[in-house]
Amino acid sequence: MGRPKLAVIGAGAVGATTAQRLAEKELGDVVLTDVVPWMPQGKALDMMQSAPVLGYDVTIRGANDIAEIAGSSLVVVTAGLARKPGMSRDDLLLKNAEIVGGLADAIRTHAPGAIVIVVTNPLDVMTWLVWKRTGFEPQRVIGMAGVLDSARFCTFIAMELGVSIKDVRAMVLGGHGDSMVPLPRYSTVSGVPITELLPKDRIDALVDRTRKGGAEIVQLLQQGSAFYAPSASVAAMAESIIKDQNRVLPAAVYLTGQYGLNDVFAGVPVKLGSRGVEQIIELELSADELAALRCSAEQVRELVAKLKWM
Ligand code: TXD
Repeated sequence: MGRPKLAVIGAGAVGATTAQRLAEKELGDVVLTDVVPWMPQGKALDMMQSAPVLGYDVTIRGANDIAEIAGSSLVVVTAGLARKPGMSRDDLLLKNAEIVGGLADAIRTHAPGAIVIVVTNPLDVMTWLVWKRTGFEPQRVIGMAGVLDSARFCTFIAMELGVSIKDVRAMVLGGHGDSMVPLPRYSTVSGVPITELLPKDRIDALVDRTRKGGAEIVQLLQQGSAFYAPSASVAAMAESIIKDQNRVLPAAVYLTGQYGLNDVFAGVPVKLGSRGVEQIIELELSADELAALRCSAEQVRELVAKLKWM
């Protein structure tokens, strides 16, 4: 049987860091691919040379040929372009759809049994595209955004209250973008909802900072976007799947009527195990929260409509 094979497609900031985290957790042997000649090979060799120091006992291999993902049980898709000056969101959507659509075809061919975690933006739309083009059952195609958005909300809550991050849990639903839906009622410090601990105006400020969490990092970095927390989030999802942990984590999944949403990918809490999405959890939402979630999903649906020709 051997160890599971894990593929990370795209060896940029998020992809390379993800490969490193998967190896450090010893979740399986990692293959890291990218179209840039020799770059994934170089990064993989560098990571292999950290194994003697850190003590992980798995292999990391770099490749330019996508066929090298053959037989992977988990595939993480991080390949794509970031928005360049003069490029509209729609331009980016079409460009990344071209890249990710081609990769989905390759995944179907070379790793037909894989569970796929999609990371490339616009996240919810790219997750839909991978599902559509692979033809995989929806349980096996999962978008990463909710774990990251919730981690950002947790961080801001812990900073605001001066409490240990270990005691903070937060829940953020909806699409990955301005329309995401942080849920203060379901965000807690040792089980106590933050609505009991903070005044409304402070919660609103934390929610707003969470919504703009990605942009805040982009602004500070001046070049590129966040990758430490995104890769940590992917690694947590991957671990739950590979070790069949059944952790309950928010992720973008295909909905079939849950929350009144049908035939669309949206961020909701799910149980992640060895078959991928083991269960979709339907939280009791207030009318406002439900309206926000539906509005967020409708925005995803509109973008998907632009790709329907593909
Ligand atoms: O929460 C989330 N889902 C996100 C999403 C959090 C962080 C980053 N998010 C998105 O992930 C971001 O907007 C991008 O769409 C992806 C990857 O972000 P990253 O910061 O890693 O981008 P890089 O550093 O530009 O890396 C992208 C790599 C780069 O090395 C390209 O050469 C490669 O993708 N690329 C490809 N690799 C393989 N195959 C093909 N076809 C390909 N095309 C480009």
